[in-house]
Amino acid sequence: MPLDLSDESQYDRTRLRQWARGRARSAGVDRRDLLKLFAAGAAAGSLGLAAGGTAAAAAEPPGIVKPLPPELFTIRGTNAETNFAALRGTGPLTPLDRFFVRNHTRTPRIEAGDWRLEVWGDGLAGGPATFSYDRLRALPAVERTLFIECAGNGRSFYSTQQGQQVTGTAWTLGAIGVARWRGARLSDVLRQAGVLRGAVDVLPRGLDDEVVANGVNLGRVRRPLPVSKALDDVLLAYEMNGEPLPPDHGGPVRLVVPEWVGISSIKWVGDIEVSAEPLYSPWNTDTYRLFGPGQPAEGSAPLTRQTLKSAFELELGASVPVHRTRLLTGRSWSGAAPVHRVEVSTDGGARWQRARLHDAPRRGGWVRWSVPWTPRATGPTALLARATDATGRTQPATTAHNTQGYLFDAIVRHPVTVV
Ligand SMILES: Nc1nc2c(c(=O)[nH]1)N[C@H]1C(S)=C(S)[C@@H](COP(=O)(O)O)O[C@H]1N2
Ligand SMILES: [Mo]
Repeated sequence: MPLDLSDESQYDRTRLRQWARGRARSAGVDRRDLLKLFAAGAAAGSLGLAAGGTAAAAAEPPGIVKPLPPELFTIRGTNAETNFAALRGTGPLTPLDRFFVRNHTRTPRIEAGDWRLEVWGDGLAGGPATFSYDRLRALPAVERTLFIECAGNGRSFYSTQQGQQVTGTAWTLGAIGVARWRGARLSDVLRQAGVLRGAVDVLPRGLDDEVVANGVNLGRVRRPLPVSKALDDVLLAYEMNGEPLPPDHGGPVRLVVPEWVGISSIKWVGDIEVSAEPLYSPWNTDTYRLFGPGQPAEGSAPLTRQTLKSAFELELGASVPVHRTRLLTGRSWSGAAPVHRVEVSTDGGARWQRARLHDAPRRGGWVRWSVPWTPRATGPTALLARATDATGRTQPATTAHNTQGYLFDAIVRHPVTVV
């Protein structure tokens, strides 16, 4: 039976076997360095990498170009988390001034006129192909509304809600944004470049600085994608919500990989290797897999699809007045299928009521919802929201622990105080 590398579990089992035998190239980083890094990270209790490079001191500017007013963002190292409360009253798209930023180093400034994409590798029929900004824009344009969400979104709840230790940026739920992306199909670019039937992986790489973690230079941010996904629905986006792609979000051109973990959507893409053999990078070996109890020593399959989550458009720990009716609002999303049901509990999970959905359920997007609430007693309580997607999956009460705190999907207990 021919291997179908679009099947996510089969893709991974193959990769893991090849990795274990040392057969797959490690795409630029010496494999011994990776093992060293992994050992150092395990010993220190932190990989550093997921935390956004060498931990930036709180006072250091995060290297992000756009303004980061505290009412819109919480700064976490080199990253900026969207405050969910700041989405209240906004439409289905995250406004650009409040879309989260996740940078391994810092935002580079690249003019569209200077930008080039080089497509190269032994998975092409001929030599390298170069795409200027104009050549890319001359290809048929497609538009899609899609979320980009960090694999570590919700990570802090492993500790605050489940009492477990995890490494990496302590996001609450704001490492997600939904935008209308316009761009060329990656499949059109790969076909023009002469992709061969025997190609298995593509490796897009960013033009931002090299990442140094625990003294090891990991090189520039890059993560292999199976060619089947690359040829399916991936965009090379140059517009976001009708604007030229802003610098912080990968301008002039980034990948947008629908429904997959945010690290797949490489920003400031400068070259794409097309390979006839499997590729590895630190971003699909030591990070962006599940490590921990119940997982193989080398970790789970590299993460692909995002999971299921819900968030209230309200500060964590908000004070709300008693006996006053208010509309609780929020959003739910899933990487697997459209979310078509959301239930809310205002009494810590004893009783649940159906929320009203304000958007038609869509793949790769989110639904806004609301529920009226009149608090009857003062004191601390918890608001809970749980989504169900079209695969029939409902958010669980707890998420199985993994050491790097990825893919948190449990129902979040949102603390509020009735006053
Ligand atoms: N070149 C490059 N691409 C990157 C990153 C990066 O640091 N450098 N971060 C990745 C991660 S981990 C995420 S979650 C998304 C975040 O996209 P955003 O900053 O536009 O929200 O970009 C991905 N693409
Ligand atoms: Mo991420």
